[in-house]
Amino acid sequence: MREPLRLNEGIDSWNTAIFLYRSALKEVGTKVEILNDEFQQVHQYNPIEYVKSRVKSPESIVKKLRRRGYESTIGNMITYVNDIAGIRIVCSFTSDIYRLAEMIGKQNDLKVISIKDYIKHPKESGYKSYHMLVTVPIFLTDRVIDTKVEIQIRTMAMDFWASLEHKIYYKFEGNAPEYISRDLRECSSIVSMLDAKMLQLNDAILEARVAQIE
Ligand code: 0O2
Repeated sequence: MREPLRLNEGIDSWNTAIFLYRSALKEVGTKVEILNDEFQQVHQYNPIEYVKSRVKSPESIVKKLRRRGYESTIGNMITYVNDIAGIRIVCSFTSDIYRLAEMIGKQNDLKVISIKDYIKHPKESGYKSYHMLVTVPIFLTDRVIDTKVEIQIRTMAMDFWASLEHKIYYKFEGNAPEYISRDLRECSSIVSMLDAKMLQLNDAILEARVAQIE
């Protein structure tokens, strides 16, 4: 079998690139759905609350390239923007995040390129999430192309925080007043406390159920 090509080899049109990113999102989305269904069947429990996916808008791609000092070319976008295809998995509990990440990492046809654990190492802003950059092979009629997808896995509380912070970031164009940034960092600590408490409660409920059965 021929070695898969990387997406930056021989892709020179916007439409082809976007088609590949969309296809990669479908592939990864289906894998995640199957993992969730299997988990439900085996453990009678769904680790995933909801999944969202998107292809980054052309404006955001151009902005990201400009921020990093690159010209807006198809080649640069494919090489330097890792989150053009993005899928976000939202779970109830932090333990689900690591369980899912492990299950995704074991999928033979996915290559894990990098992992950023912003839960163990939150960003300065207070941002928490688990990021996996993977490639998935897309089988075309005459070639196979490894295509990048960024998978973000986080709890509902982390997602709530991130979407509010994202709005504030855009509203102030990255220069929010210090008191807002401070409050956001404080809220991020509250998110961690809430996640820990919810996990404890869930464990207590599970233990009580087991005790009832015995
Ligand atoms: P948008 O508008 O959400 O698309 P890399 O090239 O991968 O090494 P990058 O892209 O900075 O560098 O990677 P990282 O850290 O994995 O961030 C990718 C995405 O994670 C961001 O995309 C955001 O969606 C999210 N993210 C990262 N940091 C923060 C943060 O502090 N707050 C919030 N709300 N989201 C964050 P974009 O393109 O920056 O933004």
